[in-house]
Amino acid sequence: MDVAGDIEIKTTCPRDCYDACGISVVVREGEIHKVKGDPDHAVTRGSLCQKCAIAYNGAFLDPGQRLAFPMKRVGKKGDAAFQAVTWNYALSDIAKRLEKMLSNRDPSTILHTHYTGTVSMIAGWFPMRFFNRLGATEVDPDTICNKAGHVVLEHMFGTSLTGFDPEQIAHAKTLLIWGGNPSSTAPHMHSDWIGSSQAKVIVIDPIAHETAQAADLYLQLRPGSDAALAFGLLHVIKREGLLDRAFLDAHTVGFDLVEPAIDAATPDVTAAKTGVPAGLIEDAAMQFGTGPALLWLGQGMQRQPRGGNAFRSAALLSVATGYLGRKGAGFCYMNGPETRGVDMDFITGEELRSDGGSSISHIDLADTLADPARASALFTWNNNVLASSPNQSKLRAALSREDLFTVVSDLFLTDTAAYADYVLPAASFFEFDDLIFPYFNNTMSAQTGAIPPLGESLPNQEIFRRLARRMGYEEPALYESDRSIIDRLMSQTSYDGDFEDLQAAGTVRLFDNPPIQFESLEFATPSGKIEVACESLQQMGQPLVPEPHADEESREGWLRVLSPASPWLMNSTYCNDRKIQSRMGAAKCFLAASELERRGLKDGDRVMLRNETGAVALEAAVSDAVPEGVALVYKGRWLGRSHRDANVNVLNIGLKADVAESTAVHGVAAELIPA
Ligand SMILES: Nc1nc2c(c(=O)[nH]1)N[C@H]1C(S)=C(S)[C@@H](COP(=O)(O)OP(=O)(O)OC[C@H]3O[C@@H](n4cnc5c(=O)[nH]c(N)nc54)[C@H](O)[C@@H]3O)O[C@H]1N2
Ligand SMILES: Nc1nc2c(c(=O)[nH]1)N[C@H]1C(S)=C(S)[C@@H](COP(=O)(O)OP(=O)(O)OC[C@H]3O[C@@H](n4cnc5c(=O)[nH]c(N)nc54)[C@H](O)[C@@H]3O)O[C@H]1N2
Ligand code: SF4
Ligand SMILES: [Mo]
Repeated sequence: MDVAGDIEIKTTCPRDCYDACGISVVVREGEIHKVKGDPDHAVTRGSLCQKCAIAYNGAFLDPGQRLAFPMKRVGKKGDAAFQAVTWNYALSDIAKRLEKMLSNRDPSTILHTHYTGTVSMIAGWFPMRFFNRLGATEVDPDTICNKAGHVVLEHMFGTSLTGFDPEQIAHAKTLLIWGGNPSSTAPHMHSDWIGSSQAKVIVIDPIAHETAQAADLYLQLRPGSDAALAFGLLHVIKREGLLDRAFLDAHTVGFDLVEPAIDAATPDVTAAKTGVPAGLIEDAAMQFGTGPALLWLGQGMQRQPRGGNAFRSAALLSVATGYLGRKGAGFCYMNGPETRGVDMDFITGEELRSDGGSSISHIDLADTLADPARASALFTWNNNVLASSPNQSKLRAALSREDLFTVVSDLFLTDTAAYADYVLPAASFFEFDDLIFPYFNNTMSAQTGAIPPLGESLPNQEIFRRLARRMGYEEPALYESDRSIIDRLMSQTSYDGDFEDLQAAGTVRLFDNPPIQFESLEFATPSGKIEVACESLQQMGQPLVPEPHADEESREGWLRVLSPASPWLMNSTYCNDRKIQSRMGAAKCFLAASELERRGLKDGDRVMLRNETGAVALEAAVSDAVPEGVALVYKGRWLGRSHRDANVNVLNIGLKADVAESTAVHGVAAELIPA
């Protein structure tokens, strides 16, 4: 119950989530008493998701869980034996070690990884200025998530970061959600935005998740058969005379080159390749092809061996019917801050990169770190690589290298932090101001600090300002204040007010009318048109035009392991919250009943998924949502400290997608055996 003297502060959830919920923090006598949804928020209307409602009142406020002091390693790597030290001691020693390294090693042997810890603008991006100045190698964050999709859309349409505005749903006849799971990853979009729309909903996904179950049409395809399905849908659209020839002639290059494959992709041929009944292919194509339609391109869909080709093929649907550039039509992968005018190079300090800088793929992280010639130091911030990245056993071994100088900044003592020489405590989003540009809705939000940082923890930006000072760097951009950055970012948008106005509102819309994707029908590609036939992708080793590919079935008796987002975790964040742990129960492998029966197993049995790189012990759980041939194991479990402990990424051999060195984690296969 609220009492007199309570102060309510509006802020915004900075997790890597489509929703960017408005939050109301109740502060009582200088401490956070309760964290709840902000009822004034136009999109999320007063509720938080189940995971944040628990963890923001649990682990995030628990001084027993949070890191409060810088710590120096005193035991073996991985043992998590640390001793508290002062900031002065930690930063001086880190700077000394870096300077020594720089005297005889190339700065590119210093690696840094960062990603989804917080997606607020300053804490998410400002530390890049330090690493750019240092000349460190960036472990390209998107390669662990969504890079294949980004690169393909950029080449085809000129951008991957300006999608449909969600408010366009008012004008759409159809919403097609392809390889995304809003019921877990965008819970308010699932319940409110999709739930209240008039548009007919089609879902294409191997897993019958809650959004799929609530859809008007659900196409349960075999994993990795998306391109084939797209061609099948295009076949029906073409056969029924629904191609917009005038649009295709005026605004695309090379559509004629995909037509022979479209003609060949009859519903029967497509049904055989994808496992989707021919009648459903017909129905979905007619629904999508006969009016303005929105296409939600999920990030899960492109995490497959030919994820780039799958994305190119699916995106053709938005092109074929000619509605692109009109109300209620278009696709969305995500809406970057760029959509609202923000210059990302400013926040990351691109001008501080001496020679363009080097980067590697997350998929190569373990191999690179294992090699003393390529890796002398590792900084990890906003990232829990041991839980999230592939080649888990190799990565654990590489992190154990005594001569790999490792610094981890986090809120919690993660599995990765246990390997650090120094652990630097980060302040949580409750503890400082920042700006947030949600990546689905075209809004802008304030993150407002409600209490001072816990113990001696500091916001990421302040940690790296202080380290820059120790290094003796002189560039003013390394020291720019939070307020100056906020003001400059806000000035790039159309918003008239100042940060105080934004704080009072929480979240503001930036467009009077929701923008129409590609309204001008100008495309920032070499041809100025949509590049169905794409020479720049061809130069990267891709086919000139997308192909109706479907993956081969897994090896006899093996299962395709899908490891998408859990409804209880945010990547690996919250896995240390005790209430969430009890809600999740044991780590599970969800399977069709027939897959268990075939192996003489039953629900609740201890089982093992095993392949050429490792094995993970799980509890078998029967699920109607999972098709035959698939094992569903949610990502993000913390591993534990023993060398035998693992999560699902122990099975990830480091498969790359066809484009951009990006992850193909949903292409992993394994055999199921009793534990
Ligand atoms: N098998 C499998 N693996 C996957 C995926 C998959 O689908 N399947 N998905 C991949 C995807 S999409 C992604 S994006 C990655 C995500 O992987 P990560 O980016 O590693 O995500 P988290 O595991 O949540 O780690 C973020 C860490 O940042 C910390 N943190 C939070 N706020 C702050 C802060 O303000 N400062 C600092 N310094 N730290 C903070 C959190 O406590 C947490 O430990 O995982 C990938 N891994
Ligand atoms: N609760 C929660 N929310 C999150 C996250 C989280 O960890 N937990 N992570 C955040 C992050 S970093 C990201 S990138 C987004 C991801 O957001 P989404 O893309 O929605 O999430 P995923 O759950 O990774 O994958 C979506 C779907 O891809 C499907 N999929 C797998 N293989 C294939 C295939 O071959 N074809 C097709 N069509 N579909 C396939 C999976 O079955 C899954 O349902 O979510 C964000 N939101
Ligand atoms: S993780 Fe997403 S759904 Fe949950 S509170 Fe944050 S923004 Fe909202
Ligand atoms: Mo992601």
